[in-house]
Amino acid sequence: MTFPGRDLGELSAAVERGDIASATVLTGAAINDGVEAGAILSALMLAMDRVGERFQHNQIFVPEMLVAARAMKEAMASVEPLLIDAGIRPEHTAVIGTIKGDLHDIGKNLVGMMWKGANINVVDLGTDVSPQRFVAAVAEHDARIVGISALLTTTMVGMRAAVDAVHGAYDSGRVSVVVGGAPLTAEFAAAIGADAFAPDAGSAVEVVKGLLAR
Ligand code: B1M
Repeated sequence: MTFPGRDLGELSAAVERGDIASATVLTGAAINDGVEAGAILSALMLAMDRVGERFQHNQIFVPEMLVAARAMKEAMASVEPLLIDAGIRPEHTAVIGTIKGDLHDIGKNLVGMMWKGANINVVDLGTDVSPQRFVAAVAEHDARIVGISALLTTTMVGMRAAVDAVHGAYDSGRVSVVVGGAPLTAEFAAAIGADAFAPDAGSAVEVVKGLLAR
């Protein structure tokens, strides 16, 4: 990806390898060179696309993904004000949380970070989230995606109530529910009426892009 005076490939590569210092310096340099904020954002998103793909193919693991997401976050901090000035905002919002009774949040946080990397506005509801809280958050943030995570076999059964509550409150053509977490399967997700299942944070990006394109 080359722009006058600057090769944004270097920036993508720095984010991809989780090199926070280089990612920050290269972002600052691109801004100083007058590269458009949208082009910088594209370079950052490209890096996270690659990270997601490599994670899905077991070429990298959770620690590498976490540092890449951190580099993306640091670089985004300088780009965000420019994006706002240029009127470039994420088009869609997702709310995400871990289901009621469940306090595990590492996987959920990773999914949220990857969604942010795909330029989705992510509202994190935290852990131990009730079905009613998911429903209320959709209205509060005008969300199109509800992401629900569960790590316990005892709490995953409670996901059905959350899916039912969201589908009962909103047209499923407008609001889609994505579920994930180590004990889940695609069959379980389909049985509880979820719109989609993602086995990992990389595929969660692809899944959401597909739902938003509907
Ligand atoms: Co807990 N724990 N834990 N635990 N814990 C497990 C899950 C367990 C498998 C350990 C074991 O026994 N071998 C077991 C569950 C057994 C079962 O249900 N069959 C277990 C248990 C029993 C418990 C307690 C009940 C223990 C106790 O107190 N007796 C207790 C429950 C507390 C509660 O939630 N109410 C408990 C507590 C804890 C800690 C607080 C100590 C800590 C959580 C810290 C935290 O999250 N902030 C903890 C941890 C760390 C684990 C293990 C070791 C690691 C989980 C993790 O973070 N994995 C776990 C054992 C293990 O997995 N090896 C275990 C890394 C993470 C990146 O993976 O979350 O799977 P994961 O996320 C993946 C995918 O699943 C997917 O993408 C992520 C990235 O690829 N994904 C989604 C996740 N959410 C998604 C959402 C999506 C899409 C994809 O769309 C919305």
